[in-house]
Parts: sequence; structure tokens; C-alpha cells
Amino acid sequence: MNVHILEMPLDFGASRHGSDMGPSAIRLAGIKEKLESIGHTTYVHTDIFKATAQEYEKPGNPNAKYLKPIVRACNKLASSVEIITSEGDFPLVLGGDHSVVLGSLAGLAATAKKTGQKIGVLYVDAHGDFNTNETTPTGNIHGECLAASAGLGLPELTNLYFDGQKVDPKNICFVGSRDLDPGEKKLMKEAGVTVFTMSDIDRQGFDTVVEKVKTFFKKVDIIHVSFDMDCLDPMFAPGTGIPLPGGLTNREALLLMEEIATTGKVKSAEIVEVNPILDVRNQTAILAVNLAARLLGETLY
Ligand SMILES: [Mn+2]
Repeated sequence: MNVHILEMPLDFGASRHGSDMGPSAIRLAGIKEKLESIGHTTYVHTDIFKATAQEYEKPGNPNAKYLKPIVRACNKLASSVEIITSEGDFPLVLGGDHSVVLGSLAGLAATAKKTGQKIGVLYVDAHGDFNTNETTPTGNIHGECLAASAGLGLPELTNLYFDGQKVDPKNICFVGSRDLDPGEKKLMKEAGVTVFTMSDIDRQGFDTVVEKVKTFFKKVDIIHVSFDMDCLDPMFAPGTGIPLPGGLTNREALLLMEEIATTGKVKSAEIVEVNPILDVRNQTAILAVNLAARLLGETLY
């Protein structure tokens, strides 16, 4: 397959800086070489947008900080993703903070609109990212991005790239959730998303949850995988902005990627929130590379 690696060095959506160096760390960990070793042809895009330093920008709206640069960057990403997916190629977006999902989903949704395909989103994350400008406790857009893609929140975000909802929240499935804000929890319930928390995984076993996830996506035509490294336990992925104990093991995350790949419906993905400043010997970026390989068809035997 033709895999386009889209580097998004954007950390405007998070209060802890450094994820703008994520694409560089993942590049150094050998993403291109790994994907080529399993038979893909890769194209690396390092020029989607020119990032300015967050340190020298003004946050603006306190409930949606750095709105303008995020919208600008995500519009450019959306346009690239639309072109790539229209040609049947695979966009693999490397964050950056999670706000890049606004761009990837908008681009994929634009293509799906033309082909009449129904999109599902597998959102692997410790958090919900389902706040709006009204419920946000932090004002960070990486905590509002998925709600916006589902049509909730500021019009600048919900109407990014094209007007209206990019994904029906009923087609969103979360895995690994363990820190949901009260306001977003309410919104998620009202919107009808499906959530497999860490407690669900502990009660039912990981394998059962994986099977349920695969069954969930039977109702959609194509799947976007949005993978936040903070879904992992910090023992395995210390290099992320908001590390939170009690997360997935590396083996669980790798298995989930391997299994979702078997649906044959995954048409785009992103791996976000690799923060090299907080990492130890680049292990989080190395794991990101292995997760991408499993998602793109690598098996152990
Ligand atoms: Mn996230």
C-alpha cells in the first residue's frame, strides 16, 4: 500500500509543550524504514504547514487557546488527507498534540462524502477529548477536538474545512478511557458514543473487549484510528503530555492495532502526543512505530 506519513509538529492544543517534536522522534525511531520493511511504499510529508513556536504566540480565547493557528494547520492537513484518501492511499498522521484529529477527520470525511461511505472512529485515549468551549476545565483544544469533529463546540472547529459534523458520535468507539471530565462525560452519554474504559477491560478481559470493538465497527464502511500514546501505562510510554497510571500495556495496544487491521476497513490513522522531552531514550516513539506497523498489517508469525 502507499502510505503517506504526514508530520504535524503542532503542540498548540496542549498546555505541556514538546509534542511538536513528536514527528521528529518517530522519524528517528525509524517509521519509514519499518513500514517499508513490511512491504509498503512510503511518502513523507514534512511541509504541510510551517509551525510557529507556541512560546511566542498569544493564546487568545481562554476556552479554546491558540484557536487560529490550530485551525490554520488542520485545514492544511485536511486538504492533504482528502487528496491522499481520494486516491485510495493511506494517510498516517504523526502528531503533535491530539488536535490534529480535527484535520485528519475533516479530510477523510470529505472523501467519504464523495463516495457515500460511513466513517467510524476508534479513539484510543486515556481521555475523552469531548469537552466544548463551555465545559473545558483547561481551555486546551486537544481536550475539545473529538467533540468538535462530532459537531459540538465552537463553530470555528465544528465547521473546519467544511461545514458541519465530520463523524456521527454513534460511530465513535473509545478504548482505554480512565480520566473523563464531568462535563464531557455528560456530553459523551448524550451523544451516544461507545466507551470501553480500563475498568471494562479489567472486568471483561482485553480479548473480549477487542472482539466487541470489532463487532461495533461492522456498521461502518471505513475506520479512522486515532491513537493517543497516553492510553498506554506510563511504564511503557513515559514520553507523553499527560501520563496517567493504570493504562494499557504495550502488548494490549499492539494486539488492538493488529486486530483492528484485520477488519480491512482502516483507511486512515494518526498517532499523537509523543513528547520527546518527557521520554526516556525515545522508547515512546519506538513503540509508536511498532503500533503503526501492526495497524498496517504486521503480524508476528
Ligand atoms: Mn487525546
